[in-house]
Formats: sequence, C-alpha cells, structure tokens
Amino acid sequence: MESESGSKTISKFESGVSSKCEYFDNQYQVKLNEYTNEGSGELNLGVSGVTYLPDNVWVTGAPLMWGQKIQGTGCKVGVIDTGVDNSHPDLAGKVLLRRDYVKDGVSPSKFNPHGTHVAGTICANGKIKGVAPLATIIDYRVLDVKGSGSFVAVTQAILDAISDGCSIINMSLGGAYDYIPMHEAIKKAVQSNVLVVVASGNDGPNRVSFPAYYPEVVSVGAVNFDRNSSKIDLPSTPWFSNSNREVDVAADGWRVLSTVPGGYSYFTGTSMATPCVSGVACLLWDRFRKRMGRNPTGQELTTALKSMTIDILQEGVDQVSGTGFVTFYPELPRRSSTGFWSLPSMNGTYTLI
Ligand SMILES: [Ca+2]
Repeated sequence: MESESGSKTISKFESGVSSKCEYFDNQYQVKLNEYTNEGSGELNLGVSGVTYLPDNVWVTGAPLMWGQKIQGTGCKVGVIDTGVDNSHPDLAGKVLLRRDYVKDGVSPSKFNPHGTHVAGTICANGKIKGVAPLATIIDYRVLDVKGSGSFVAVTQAILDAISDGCSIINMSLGGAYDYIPMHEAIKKAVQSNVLVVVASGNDGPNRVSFPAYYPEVVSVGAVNFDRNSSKIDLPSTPWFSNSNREVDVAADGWRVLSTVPGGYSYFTGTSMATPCVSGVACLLWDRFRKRMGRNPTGQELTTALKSMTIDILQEGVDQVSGTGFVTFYPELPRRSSTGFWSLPSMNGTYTLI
C-alpha cells in the first residue's frame, strides 16, 4: 500500500463518484475544524473559588452524572491535535503522556491553542469544568503551530493510541481525501474497542471530510445553542457544519468557552462540538464500568451515545445532526427570557457564564 517514494493510491470523492488518484504524502494536508477563534484572554470569574460551567458543558447535562459520582475516572482520551498545554492550571495532571510527531521543539505554552481548547472541553477541572472532569488525556501532537500536519502522522497517532490503552480517540480535524492507511488504523482501533470521535467538518452542506466520513467513527456535527442568539428556537444549524449521511450526532459548537495557553477563549466549529461528545462518552464509559464491572465495548459505547440523543432539526435522523443532540437531559434545555437556561436545579454549585 505504501511505497518508498510516499506515493499512494487513494479514493477521491468528487460529485459523489469515487475515482482513483495518485497523491503524495504532503498532499494529505489536514486542517483544523475550528471555524473562528476569538483570541485568548483572562477569564474574569469575579468570585474566587466558584467554578463556572461553559454553556456547551451545561447543555450536555454532565452535572447530572457528576452528582452520581460519574466523572470519567480511569478513562484515557487520545487527543490527536495541535498538542495540549499541560501547564494550564485547569489541566493540571491531565496529560499522562505526550507523543510529538511534529518535533519542532516548540514549548507547550506556544502550541496552537486548538488542542488545549479541545482538551479543556473534555476534562478541564479548575476554574472551568469540562464534561468529564476526572478523565485524563494522552496528547498526540500531529499538527504544528499553524495547524498543519499530514494524515501520515494522524495514522501513526491512531495506532499509538491503541497500544497506549486509550478508550476514546478525539479527532477535531480532517482533510478532503480518503487515506487508506488511516482508514485501516481506524478499523483496527474500533476492533480494539476504542471509540473514535471525529468532527464532521466545517465545509458546509453536502460536504464530506475524512476521517469523519468513515462509517466506523462517530461523526459529530455542530449546532448553535448560543443563549444570546436572536433565535428563540434552539438549537439552530450553523452554516458551516458539514451535512452528509455519515453524521451520527450533534453537540454545541457555537462560541464555546474553554482553555487555551495562558487563559481562556471562545472558539466556534465542529472541532468544539466533538470533544463534548468525547467527554459524554467518558461519562458513559465510567458509568458502564461501575454498573457492569467491566469495560464497555466500542459498540456498546456507540449504542449508549446514540440512545441518549434528542431529535433536533429535521424530524428523525438528518444529515446535520444524525440521530440528534447528545445530552443526559430527558428533553432539550430551553432559554428563559433572562437568557439563562431553563433546566433542572444544579444545587447552585455552578454558574453560567
Ligand atoms: Ca433530526
């Protein structure tokens, strides 16, 4: 399949027709599925010692699980991304190991912020909380400070994540082309009971991105749950979220607050929706282990994830949100006229920002 020159035969999707084309390694460019980055800064939390819940975490209903001592304990998530700044106080002790495929000598505080943002949504446990605050991360740095990398590195990272014992792989990235070795690595991951969660991509309606388009992965679309939106009926569909038959579920990907090197920032994109789903998968993994006394299979995790979705957008399965919005709540959270979510009481411990 691979030759010394690095050339490969791949399938290129074009107008729905698969045709064989030759490409070189450096043409397997990978891009981040972050649509906007609003810059980083200090988060003014006002009251010391108060923990804040980002909106996207809130709408997953994760605190309902935390109240039952389900917080992702023991769950290792492979974050294949731009690297995670493990010096961020909200991520202290989270990064068990880093494998750096970029090898450019850049220090974690100078990494492209994307990976740190993704990691925070999964398991931040400081001033802000991620979905699974007791989960941990293995950092597979495949993308450089500009967010550039190749599927060759992604493929190696997937194989390493299997041998490192990750239960879940989060890939908030994608490229335009099918790359057979990466697909094979993903099949191996799934056979090894690793759940692979991938951003559907930010190219818009009727567009596909790899590895999200592989049927073996959980492909995550983004919806807009912005409580400051002028729309009353939420969530709505952001224009960028890819729609295709392989999208499985959706999560909030609009103005998502999370950690970045040196502080906090709001990012938007399917990249941000994806770690929400990975975090929820960590909670499901933890709950399954506590109930059943063994690890869930990848298929059991996928089934559990899809069973907790609420149908949104077009009635039934649709190509933007798949089976629907991932949440532990029995019904969709709603805004009130004051802009706050109308949800079951959280005992006053957490405050929206
Ligand atoms: Ca639907």
